[in-house]
Order: sequence, then C-alpha cells, then structure tokens
Amino acid sequence: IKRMKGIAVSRPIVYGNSATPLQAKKVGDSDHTHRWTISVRGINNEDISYFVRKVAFKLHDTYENPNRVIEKPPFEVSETGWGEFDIIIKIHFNPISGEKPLTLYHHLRLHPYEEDTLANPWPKQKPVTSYSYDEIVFNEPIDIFYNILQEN
Ligand code: SLL
Repeated sequence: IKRMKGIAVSRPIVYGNSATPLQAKKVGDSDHTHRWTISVRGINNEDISYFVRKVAFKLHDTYENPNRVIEKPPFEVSETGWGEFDIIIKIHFNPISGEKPLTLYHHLRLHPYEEDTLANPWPKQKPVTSYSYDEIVFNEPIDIFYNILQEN
C-alpha cells in the first residue's frame, strides 16, 4: 500500500432533509403528519458514487427497520411520520480507499422556524428544508484511491 504523502483531497457533500405536510389522513392511517426525505448528495447533484460505496441512515426506533442502507445513488430515504428526531448517517467509502466510515448527525426538521410567525406565516405547501454543507477530507489517500478521486 502506497500513501500519497503530504497530500489531502477534499470532496464537498450536502446532507439533510426536506419535508412537506401530508394533505389529508388516509383511512386507517396513523397519526403521520409529514412526508420527508433525508439525503446525502454531491454539490449540484454531482454523482458521488465513485468515492461513496453506500450510506446507512439510522432512523428513530419507532420506525420499522430503522437501519436503512442505501447501496446506490440517490443516497436517500423517504418516509412519512409525525415527529422530529436525530438521524445518524454513516457514509461508507469505496472499499479500494481503505478509509473508515464517516458518521454524521442530522436533526430531521419537519416544522418551519424563524419565518413562521403570525405576521409572516410559512406557506402551507412550501417544503421545510434543513441542509448542511460539509467537506470530506481524505488525508494521505492510498495511491489507487487518489487516482480515482482525480479522474472524477
Ligand atoms: C418526538 N423524540 O417525540 C421525538 C420522536 C419519532 C417520530 C419522534 C414514527 C413513524 C412511524 C415517527 O414519526 N417517529 O409510525 O413509523 O417528537
């Protein structure tokens, strides 16, 4: 194994969620109030699958099969629900890289804040969004992974 001494390569990602209120409760359905999607993406929707192998999203235990593993892009999970909670996002890298998985946390946001006042109410069907920008840094990547990063 040959590492690229003194070299760091960074790749931007965007992770987080959007949410919209459900129009009406379906017959026999639970108390779900929102539909939401949590995702990990490249900037400008750039394909990140050359360095991301899979993404595991750990949802609240009130969900069935709370550990959702997404093996190919888009790396996202859509669900319905009634409450906000913290999602643990574990990013597994291209196995060729030898890099350990990276863990991120995102607070699933369903409700608007700031702008949502009586004087300035949030439009009913406008999605609520909460996204974070981050930069993944590969320090002294191994040479074959470095080549893959450079080629994409
Ligand atoms: C709260 N601490 O009390 C949070 C927990 C959990 C939200 C929120 C379950 C959906 C389903 C769901 O929306 N859980 O029935 O699968 O606000």
